[in-house]
Amino acid sequence: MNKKYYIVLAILVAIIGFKLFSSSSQSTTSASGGDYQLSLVSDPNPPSTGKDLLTLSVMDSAGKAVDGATVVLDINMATMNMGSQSGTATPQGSGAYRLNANFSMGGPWKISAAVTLPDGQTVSKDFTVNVR
Ligand SMILES: [Cu+2]
Repeated sequence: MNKKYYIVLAILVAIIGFKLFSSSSQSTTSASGGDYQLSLVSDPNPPSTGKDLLTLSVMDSAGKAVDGATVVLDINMATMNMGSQSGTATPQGSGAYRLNANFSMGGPWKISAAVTLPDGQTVSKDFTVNVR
């Protein structure tokens, strides 16, 4: 084996290592959309292939639950178009909104949340979950 082969191999290992590292995202994601906090939890947690229940929580900057919002989730695979699943999450009280998702295969899925707050303001955030 020559030197060139080892260099190519080292680069490949580095790329694979980086991809593995970068895809290990947490299943519970928090993000701030302006003054509001949107967080997403799946049941089961971590999410698994098949039917999962997604709960999006909406809180204001003071950490107070926001009820009366309209939460639309758009779900698709992050790495390929599997057809997007879109629906309005059902309010549960305490700032929680629920929607069923069907993760038809394992891998990274993108969940885009579009929230219309009671005052008409909109907040949106994309989450990536790693389905097993
Ligand atoms: Cu797929």
